[in-house]
Amino acid sequence: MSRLGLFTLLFGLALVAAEQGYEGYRIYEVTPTNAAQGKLLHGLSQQGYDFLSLSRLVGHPSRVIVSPAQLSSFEELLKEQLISNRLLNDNLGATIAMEFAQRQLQRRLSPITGKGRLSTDRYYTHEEITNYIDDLAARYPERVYVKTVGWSYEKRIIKTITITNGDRRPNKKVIFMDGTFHAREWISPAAVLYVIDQLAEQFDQNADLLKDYDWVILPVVNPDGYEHTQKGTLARIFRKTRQPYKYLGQTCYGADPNRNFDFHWNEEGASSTPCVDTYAGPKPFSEPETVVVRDLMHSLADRGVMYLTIHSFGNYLLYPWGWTNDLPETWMDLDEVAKAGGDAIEAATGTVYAVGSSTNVLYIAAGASDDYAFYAGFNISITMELSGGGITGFDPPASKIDEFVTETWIGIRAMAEKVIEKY
Ligand code: 0X9
Ligand code: ZN
Repeated sequence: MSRLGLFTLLFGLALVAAEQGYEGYRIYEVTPTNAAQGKLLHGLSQQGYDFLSLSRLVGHPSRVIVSPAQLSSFEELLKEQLISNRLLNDNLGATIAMEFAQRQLQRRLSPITGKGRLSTDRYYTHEEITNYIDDLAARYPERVYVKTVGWSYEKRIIKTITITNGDRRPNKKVIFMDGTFHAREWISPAAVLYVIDQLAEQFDQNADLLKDYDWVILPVVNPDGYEHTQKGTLARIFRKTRQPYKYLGQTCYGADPNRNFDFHWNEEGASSTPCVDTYAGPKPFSEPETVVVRDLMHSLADRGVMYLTIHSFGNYLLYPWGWTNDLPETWMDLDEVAKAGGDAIEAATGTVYAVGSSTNVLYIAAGASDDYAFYAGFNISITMELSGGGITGFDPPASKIDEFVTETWIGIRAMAEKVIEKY
């Protein structure tokens, strides 16, 4: 490793390990103007810099958080390498504190719930989401059932909700959808809840999607991480699970669940350093949460036609492979389904989703759930990166939730229709 590499790594560790809030942290937008700069930025993401968004495409801006300790070496690097940049926020701590205060106020106006329909007025906790799906199963026992599929590292319950049309036909084809792999991507569970609402509460309008298919939905893959981001203001942009790992005498928390799957595990675009955001874990499936998803995938693989995993942000519809530049043999089927989603959204709202293989459109990253599902037998496997908002991209204001989740549903519905027509 070069001296610069070592410096950036050590400063990077200070960033992710401290978790003492984001006072004085900055957000920069950086735009590579040639491939070498793109590569350099990608290198930083492996060395402890927290990229809020990262594009491998020349001319496409990425957002990165820079801690006070990283600042001088980062600015030097920008100058030396002539990287085009823009300071977006000069005190992330203050912005997060403001957003937190707004949420607290909202929560007082709209108290803890979990019974009846959930509005799109605010974000919900893991407990509220679990209560909500339990309540749905109680209200629609003919069509909806909830199953406990495992426990997180901190022993939070993980449940799936299965939505059917109630005809009790066994072995129907399956669409398997999940959300909240990454703790900070709050719009993900919000969008998944909206899909559940459409299929269960708005059944009459969506019965066509349930005629030959059951939908198995896991709203919160990573409840520990998700809850952690909701506690106070110190960890709003935490990404990983919460299992502790020791590194150089300190403790860093979590592995990136989307680098932890045993398919070309840790080969590309993942880190072996526990304090880095894309830590692949000490071994494949080291995290109980990814074991849950793996076991579900295998149990559903015979009937599973589409796997859909909801992330944010950047407006992408990504399909395998994410571990190599190569495309799978059936890439045209994947492309057709993903494009159906992107086209429907663009026609309805004007929002443009970039469609393509993960590696070609975004960046190379092995050990993710989409590649694993495809390898496990799902014909179609898609990662959907929703719209972003707020200064970090992970914080769309509550007033935007409704717009984003309805737009997402338009895309998901169109993809499901295409899948139903094709398979
Ligand atoms: O990096 C990820 O895990 C996903 N992006 S995110 O900003 N939500 O973290 C993209 C994963 C795409 N799939 C593969 N690389 N296989
Ligand atoms: Zn994500």
